[in-house]
Parts: sequence; structure tokens; C-alpha cells
Amino acid sequence: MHVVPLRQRPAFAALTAHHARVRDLSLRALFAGDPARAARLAFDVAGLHVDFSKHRATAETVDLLVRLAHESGVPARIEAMFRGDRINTTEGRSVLHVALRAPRGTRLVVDGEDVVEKVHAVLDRMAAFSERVRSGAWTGHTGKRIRAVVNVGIGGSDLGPAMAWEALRPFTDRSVAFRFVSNVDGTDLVEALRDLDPAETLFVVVSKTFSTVETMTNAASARAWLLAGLGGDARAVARHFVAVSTDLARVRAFGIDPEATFGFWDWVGGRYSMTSAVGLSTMLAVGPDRFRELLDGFHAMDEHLRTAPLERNLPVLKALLGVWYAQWFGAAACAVLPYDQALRRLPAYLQQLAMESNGKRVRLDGTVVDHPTSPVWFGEPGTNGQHSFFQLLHQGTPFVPADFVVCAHPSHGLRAHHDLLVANALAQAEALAFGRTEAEVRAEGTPDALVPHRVFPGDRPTTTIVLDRLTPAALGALVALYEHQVLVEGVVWGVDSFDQWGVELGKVLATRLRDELTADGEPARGRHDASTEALLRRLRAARRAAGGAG
Ligand code: G6Q
Repeated sequence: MHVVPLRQRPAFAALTAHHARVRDLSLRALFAGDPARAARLAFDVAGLHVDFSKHRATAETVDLLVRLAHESGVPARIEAMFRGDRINTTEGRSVLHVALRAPRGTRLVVDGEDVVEKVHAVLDRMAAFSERVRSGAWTGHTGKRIRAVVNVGIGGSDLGPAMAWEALRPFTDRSVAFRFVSNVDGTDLVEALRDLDPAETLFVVVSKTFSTVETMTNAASARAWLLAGLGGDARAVARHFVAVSTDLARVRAFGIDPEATFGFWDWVGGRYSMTSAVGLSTMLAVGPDRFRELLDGFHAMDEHLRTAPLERNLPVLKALLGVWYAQWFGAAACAVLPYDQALRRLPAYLQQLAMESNGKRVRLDGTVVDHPTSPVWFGEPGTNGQHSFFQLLHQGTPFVPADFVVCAHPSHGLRAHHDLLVANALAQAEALAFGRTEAEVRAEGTPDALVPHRVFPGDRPTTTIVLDRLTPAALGALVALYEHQVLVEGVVWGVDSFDQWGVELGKVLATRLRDELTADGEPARGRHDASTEALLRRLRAARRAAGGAG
């Protein structure tokens, strides 16, 4: 598929000229010159209040960026996604996570099949199963009630469920423990299982392909732990293991009953899958009704993306600002700062979503880009970040736009804590935007030698997103906002946001190195670089000293 390179689109040249004119405009000047700015650039959509006013953008900047979006074919690509076109061209797949939250009764026909009907059939099975587990009707092999759910999966089969469980803990059944095991490092599994009773533990093995080495290794060890704890009766597996996968044959080969398997489809990308059956552990935690509310929140933002004009379309505007800073301000990083402890895992979730999607160097047609694509995404919950990397955000040399996510109401009763938390979020965004000038620092009586150290240059842009409360619906709208931001950025950059070829090479090399690490005889020389060979010898020696084979 041919893509007109970004630099060749007319709006690109216009934006370059425009940037030269506005790059020295301060946020102080922008606000002083436009009393309506704060109101004009704040939007209420799907229960989220999103304030874009602290961005280094004039009305003309927004107009030009919207022109760029049109020239990049953003509306057509959004339509193509909703239509089920195979917009993931390198894998020849449709990209239909929006169908996962489409209301019952709506239709989306792909290859002659209504995918919405299939989605709801699975949701109904998930709901029935969740109700059985939550009510105690589903028991373990020895007849005990399930008191612990362990999600075994990695990447897209872990980050969404883990993030959602943390975020929605106040809505969960507190009598059931939830654990998330992803890393092939045995510590992850061992620590997760240490205090659990096999008779009360349910494993949800989540793997789209059911072949991912980390997940298969963890699932096999979990199975061995279970059988060791329950006297070795293999029939126990059926009561303690369920699977979420697109590959039902492999699930059966592992020994999990097809009745206890929840399917999804190749048009659901891993990092876009938390609203598919991959969300089974979320549903087990919050129940089917709350899970439905989560889907409704996603759907509200999906509809906004599909129907709102680009100049008032939140994911589109957010994406265009991302492109603006990456391209014209050299922003190689952006921060996500949730001022809510329950959103602790949101930065990790968004790291995968954004960087695996748009961390690309070639366009859809295989040509190499001559412009930046995804920045590095990172973040920590407020106020922890303030005592760590915020120094760099305020006074460092990199230019790092940031998102603040704030809830108006806390999910706990410690009002004084929440007031402090919210005040800190507002204070940080204010300080980043408006800084403190040399004159202001001097006026405070600061000694001359310290003045430069105490100046805050300001003009560091932020988006503030306010949720009324961290409900399932608000979480859904928030995550969908980011999903669609990533989509639109990818369209402007001209990349395939839905493949991830960059994770393959390491997997192939790891398989070979595992064999060489564990082989009896010395591995042949010259198969690796000198550094890798020397490290391999050292680690083989350590393994031998510990009594391992080889
Ligand atoms: C996400 C990626 C990746 C994937 C994991 C797990 O978009 O494709 O993170 O989710 O590699 O894959 P499986 O679900 O197949 O085990």
C-alpha cells in the first residue's frame, strides 16, 4: 500500500513555517492574549473532561494539524477500521477491537459473518462462568470454593487485565485474591503461588496463540504445582484451569476442556484485547454487570471517534498534538502521570499500547521513514513521580509533554489525602506550563548565585484528563481515548500500528541460546559475537557449578 510520506503532504510544509512563527510564543502569552482559551480547548466526552489548553498551540496550529489529518487520510482509515477492512496490512488482518464493545443487536459483517453476534456469544459464556465462580457454584477438585484467581499470560494477555484489576479494585470481590503471572522468571510464579491453596486456586491461562514460551512454561509449572498439591489426580486440571485463546486445538492438547475455553479472533490484537475474553479475570473480579459498564465506556469513546468532526475529536486532537511535539519540538519522550494510585499500572499498559504499535521505522509500503515516530512513553503515579523524575520535566534539557489523569472523587474516605493529591496535580501542570521567571525568582530575594538554579523555564505542555470517579465506564473511555490516539498517530506517520515484527528476532535467538546454555558439550565457536560467547561460557560454568547439566 503506497503512502504519501509525511513530509510530502502540503500541510507539513505549512506546519513547518507555522512552527517557526509560534515556537517562541509562551503559554503565558497565549493565555494572556485569549481569555476564552481555557474554555475553548477543554472538552467533555464520554464522561471525561479533557483540557488541552496548556499546549503550545494556537487556533491556527489546530487548523493546520487537522488539515494534516485530512491529508493523511485519517477519516478514511477510521472508517476502514470500523468496516473491518484489513488495515493491518503486514499481517493481512482486520483490526476490530471496536466490535468487542459494540452493543448487542448491532451488526458488523466481516467475511460474511456478523462478528458482533459472535462477540456476545462469548461474553454470555464468560458471564455464566463468572457467575458460577463468584457464587461458589463452581468449585475446585476437592469441592472447595475458589478463593484465588491467577491470570497467566504476557504482554497483551497480561497488561490489560492486570491494569484493570488494580484500577477497579473497589468494585471487586475482596474475598478472592487475584494474581498476575507473566515473566518467565520463576520468581514471578513462585511468589504468586507461595501463600495460595491449590484446592482453592483457579488458573486463567491467557494466550492468543497458546504457544508463547513464557505463558506455556508458567502454565506447565502451575499445572505441576496444582497436581503436587492435590495428590496427582490429573482430573483436577479441569476444575482449576480455564483458557482464553484463539487456538482451541492447542488448548485441548494442554488438557483444558473446550467447555472451559473462551475464544477470540485474529482480528483482536494482543495489546487491544482487554475487552475480549482476555478480560475474563477482570470479569471474574468485578462481575458481568460492571464488565458491561467497562465495555460501554470503551464504546462511548469509539462512537466519539467515529462520529465527531476532527477538530473536536479527542483522540484525533491528542494524536495530532503528539505528532506536533515529536516532529517539530523534538519530543522523544512523553509522560503519563496518573494522580490515582489505582491507575498505577496505566503507564505500563500504555507503554505497550503506544510503543509496540508505533515504534516503527518503515511505512506501510516498506519505505523507511525520514521523521520521528513514537516517542518513549513512561510514567509513575502522582505524587511519587514528583519526588523522582519531575526534576527533569521541569528543568531538564529534554522536552517531555505530559498527561495528568485526575479523579474528582476518591474511591476511599480519606478526603484530606485526596485534596492534597488533586492540588499537587494542578500545581505540577501549572508549574510546568508557566514556570517561574528570573525576575520572579529575584523578587523573592533569592541570592544571585542561586537565581539560575531556581528559574523554571515553563512552556512544558500538558493535557489534563479529569474523571469524575474511577468507575469501570470511565476507565473504558480513558483506555479507548489512548487506543484511538495511537491509531491516529500511526495513520499520520504512515506505519502499521497493529503488527510487532520487532519482537521476533530476540525470540528466535533465545531459543538457540537456551539450547546452547543447556547442551552437554561445549557449543561450537563462531556462532555468536565474542561478547555473547564469553557471557554464554560464564553462565554455563555457573550452571555446571550449581549441578545443572552441561
Ligand atoms: C501484543 C503483542 C504481544 C502479545 C504477547 C502474548 O499486541 O502481540 O504482547 O500479546 O506476546 O501473546 P499470546 O497472547 O499469543 O500469548
